[in-house]
Amino acid sequence: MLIKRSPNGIDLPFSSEITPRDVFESRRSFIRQMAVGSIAGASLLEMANREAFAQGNLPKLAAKANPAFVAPDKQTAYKDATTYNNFYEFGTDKSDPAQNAGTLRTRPWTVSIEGEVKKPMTLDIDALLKLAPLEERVYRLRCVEGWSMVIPWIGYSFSELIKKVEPTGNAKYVEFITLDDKKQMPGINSRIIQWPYTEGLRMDEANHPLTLLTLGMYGETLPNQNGAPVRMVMPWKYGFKSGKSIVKIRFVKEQPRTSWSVLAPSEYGFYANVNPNVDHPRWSQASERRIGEDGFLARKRKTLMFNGYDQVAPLYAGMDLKKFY
Ligand SMILES: Nc1nc2c(c(=O)[nH]1)N[C@H]1C(S)=C(S)[C@@H](COP(=O)(O)O)O[C@H]1N2
Ligand SMILES: [Mo]
Repeated sequence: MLIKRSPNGIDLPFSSEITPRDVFESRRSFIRQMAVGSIAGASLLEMANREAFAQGNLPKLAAKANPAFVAPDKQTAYKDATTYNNFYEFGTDKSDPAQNAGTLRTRPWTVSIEGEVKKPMTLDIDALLKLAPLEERVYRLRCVEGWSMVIPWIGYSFSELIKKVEPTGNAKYVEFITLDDKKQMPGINSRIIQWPYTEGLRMDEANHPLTLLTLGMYGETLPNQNGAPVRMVMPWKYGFKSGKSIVKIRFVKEQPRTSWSVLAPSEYGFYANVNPNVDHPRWSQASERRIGEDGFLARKRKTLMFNGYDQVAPLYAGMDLKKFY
């Protein structure tokens, strides 16, 4: 991967210009496979369909689709969504998380919820799975690097958890903290960003019905590389806001110091709303390429304000989104 040097001397692997060599190569081997397969008798179309609708071999999670939150876009193939990842705790190449995240132990797993709440609690993963009815929601995910996917997540609105812990009047923000364990996460040995990976939301963002406490995808529990056993997903924000493998949720008074905004404040803001009108200092955010679409290296689609989730606009009424990027 091409790594650019930032002004503060820290290597920033984020770039829209990188060639996703690993994905390209996996495609090439797939095409090779298809050629071999077609000789063996299966039609190309049959094989392509098998590839597109394949799932993993993880425990199934029953969830009812919530039609209010189902993007009409074509879903990204499971294979792409699980082999082209950002999860720096397991390495900075897109293929690293799929290769290295096998060392993550996702059971037993507890999430402690603390800070400005009347009822602090520690919930294990089974308690989280039962906290509210599981829904399937198909969300677009737009990475700040300039690519996007469409993923059928499973979870429930984070507001369900907020209700249970009863925040005090002092709770203005929520902080999401990822596991920080060198033994399970080899990438933590490199000083890329501030560990533990920390993200945060303003309280009204956290309470927005779109904000999804996520426990599964594609009908199954989350693969490790996608943030098992529990992660956040806010589809109107750049992907880096959605912390993976969360062990702690803190309700706090002050705006949290989030990992990316601490590393490169001029490049990654606290809000990080998808916004085609505010470019990253090193590249445009006006368009994106949808992983799995033809013209793989081309940026083909126009990026939509709030990633097309206009219902969040009232949260930012009166805010200058060029300043609060
Ligand atoms: N803990 C942690 N969470 C993380 C990241 C990370 O490196 N570490 N990467 C983020 C980025 S940049 C993106 S685009 C999404 C990618 O999610 P996906 O791999 O499930 O598509 O996860 C986000 N959550
Ligand atoms: Mo990202």
